[in-house]
Amino acid sequence: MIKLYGANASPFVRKVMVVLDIKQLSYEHIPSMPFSGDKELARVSPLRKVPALVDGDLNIADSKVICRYLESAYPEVPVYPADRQQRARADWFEEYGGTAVAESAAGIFFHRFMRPNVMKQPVDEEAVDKIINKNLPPILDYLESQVPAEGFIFGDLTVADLALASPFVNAGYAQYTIDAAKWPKFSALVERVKAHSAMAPLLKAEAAMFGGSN
Ligand SMILES: N[C@@H](CCC(=O)N[C@@H](CS)C(=O)NCC(=O)O)C(=O)O
Repeated sequence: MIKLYGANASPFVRKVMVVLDIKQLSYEHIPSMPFSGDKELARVSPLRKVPALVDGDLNIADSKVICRYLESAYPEVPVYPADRQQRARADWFEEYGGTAVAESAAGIFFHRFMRPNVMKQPVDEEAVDKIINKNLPPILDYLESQVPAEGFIFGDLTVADLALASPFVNAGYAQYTIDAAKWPKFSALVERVKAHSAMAPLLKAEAAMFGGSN
């Protein structure tokens, strides 16, 4: 059986969990906390980041690598668009979601939740303010120009929607909400991703950990 290593609330782990669910693949979730010196995690993930995945003899890490592997090994229910150009655009959104978007949106969660609770460091509200007021607005302006008013980016839910929306789930746990008056299309897309049948049960389980704040 597939083994997925990772902490529940990681935006990258959540993305892989949704993909596994959409593809109807059963798996064993092995809770692994980054930043904790977890030796088992270091064994399956040399960068000590989550997620990592084991499927038979295969051991890989990184959500992008994992999602690509799952798509090629289990193609029956696709999670990337088939058209070559759309696929390239989805790859770009996945890359952007895992870099600029995650650094800013999930960064709010890192500063407000992980630092005080896991790393026992004080919250750096100056850093949070910079993310919210300087870094995020141009990112949201760009995303607003890219996403549809209805449905998902490529019709059905793909990894592109997940990669862009998942970091904002974490931002929500850290009291950040996208201003729907300024960014109506993107904020609505995030809500649709959160309501998707493969995502909603995960968020319900997470809500128990975060006091139902999302
Ligand atoms: N590019 C990686 C990023 C994974 C990542 O940064 N995960 C975070 C948790 S959300 C982590 O494990 N951080 C631990 C660290 O940086 O040491 C992916 O897509 O899986």
